[in-house]
Amino acid sequence: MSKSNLINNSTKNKSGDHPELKEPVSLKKSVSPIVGIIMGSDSDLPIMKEAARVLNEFEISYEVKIVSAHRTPVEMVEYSQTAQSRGIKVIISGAGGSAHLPGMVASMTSIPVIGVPINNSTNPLNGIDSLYSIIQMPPGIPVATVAINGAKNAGILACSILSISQPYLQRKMNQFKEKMKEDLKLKNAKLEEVGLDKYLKGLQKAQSRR
Ligand code: AIR
Repeated sequence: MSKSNLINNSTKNKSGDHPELKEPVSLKKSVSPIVGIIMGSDSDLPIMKEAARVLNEFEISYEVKIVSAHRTPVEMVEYSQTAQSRGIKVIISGAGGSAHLPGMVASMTSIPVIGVPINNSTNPLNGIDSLYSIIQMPPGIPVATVAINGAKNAGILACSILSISQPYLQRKMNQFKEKMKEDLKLKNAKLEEVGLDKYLKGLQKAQSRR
């Protein structure tokens, strides 16, 4: 994947980075998306937005679309067949219930597809049906399946795939992992300092604020 393909209108700075990648890309202004976030219904958005959140954090341009394998199959075909020529490098696809979208999209493009099985209030089987539908692909048509409602990990995986050819993103990915380690160290230090009971109270307070 060449850098010029990845980022349109690129002007590199001295370190070889693409400065425009550093600008957070809002959904409306994203004229050259490189990640497609698609989902079967707007009812999947509350979960799928976590993928968008990660891409915002990594300053990667993306588009969000509702495309249903069952309700709008023609649009699904068109989306899959035009994604590559429009510059999309990774597709994150979420679906609930009988979740055919990620697999069908993967069957029509060679762009990597990350599948997110959705469990929302409309799914009486707690997302297990979606998980099985997405993960159990026939040999030859892989879908990189994350956990049920694992949209955040789907976003991180998309960044990781894109970072292969982007030193700037690779650095960001390393920083992201370092920060997780540091956060955990801080938690251990606090746990030792305040003790289990006080730590748990703080945890419950923080959780109730979410
Ligand atoms: N869905 C939509 N078209 C095909 C499928 N499998 C899924 C959506 C959503 C669920 O059906 O991804 O998770 C329920 O959709 P809705 O629109 O009724 O809320």
